[in-house]
Amino acid sequence: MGDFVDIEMNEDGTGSIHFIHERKNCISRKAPRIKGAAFRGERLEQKIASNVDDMIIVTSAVLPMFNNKALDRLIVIAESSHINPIIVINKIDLVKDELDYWAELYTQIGYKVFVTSVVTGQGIKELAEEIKGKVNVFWGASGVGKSSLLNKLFPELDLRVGEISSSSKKGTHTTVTVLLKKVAEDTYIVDTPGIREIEPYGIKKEDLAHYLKEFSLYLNDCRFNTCTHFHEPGCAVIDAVENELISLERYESYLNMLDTIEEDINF
Ligand SMILES: Nc1nc2c(ncn2[C@@H]2O[C@H](COP(=O)(O)OP(=O)(O)OP(=O)(O)O)[C@@H](O)[C@H]2O)c(=O)[nH]1
Ligand SMILES: [Mg+2]
Ligand SMILES: [Zn+2]
Repeated sequence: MGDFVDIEMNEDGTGSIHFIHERKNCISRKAPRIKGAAFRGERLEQKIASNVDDMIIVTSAVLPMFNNKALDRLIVIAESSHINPIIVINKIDLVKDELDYWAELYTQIGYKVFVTSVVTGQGIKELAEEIKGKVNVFWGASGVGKSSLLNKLFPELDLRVGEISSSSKKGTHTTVTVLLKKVAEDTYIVDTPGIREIEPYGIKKEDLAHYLKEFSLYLNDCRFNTCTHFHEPGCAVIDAVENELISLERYESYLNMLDTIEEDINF
């Protein structure tokens, strides 16, 4: 999805791809576990989209509940794929306190944060302005409102939107295939199915901290250059957390991801 290709046209009007241009970047993750697969341990790379400028990471204030750890995982995938992460906190009409704490935290780190509502139209104009002239992939959990936001931004898309399950408070996986559309001159959007399981692909333990923007200021000051910022003495990241220069929530997200990265990723 999203590859630039050269097409040769046949006389009957059909065409065939004869060249795929080099990819600028590519978002991938580990393929979901398949029940009963012969090689249970083996997790392949799944390519989601390539040649992308922005990853519009859509979260919702509630229904489903805002999940900062899932957001951080998506940010790490974007950063490690050299794609600009942009954060959207949607469904703000359903809460009172506007999730200021989180919006401020991520803004301070240096990310653009858009607080939106498809119902009241809050933040929609600003988001529309931001994505102009770029290739933008909308990504996030099921039910956060990716397709609804896209319909609000570009009504002609007329994408199907789903319900939120009243028992689980989760989305019901309404969008089932990745869809790339040109919405204006030089502006493209990609709607994607909600993700259930998010595991970054091909990130090494020693590289993980580089993808948490505010950590990178301290990485050169750790006593050991192999520091994983977990328990090592003389760790500048841990010092920064203790001095409240790095938020505890982001550090906990980091430890959580570190824990799930397998030791032996071979390339
Ligand atoms: N109150 C409120 N509801 C919203 C908002 N945005 C979306 N919704 C509702 O949330 C539900 C899910 O929206 P979708 O757009 O289908 O969510 P999605 O992220 O595309 O979900 P998947 O396609 O399953 O990944 C729908 O019932 C929408 O009407 C919002 O800003 N406010
Ligand atoms: Mg959808
Ligand atoms: Zn360290």
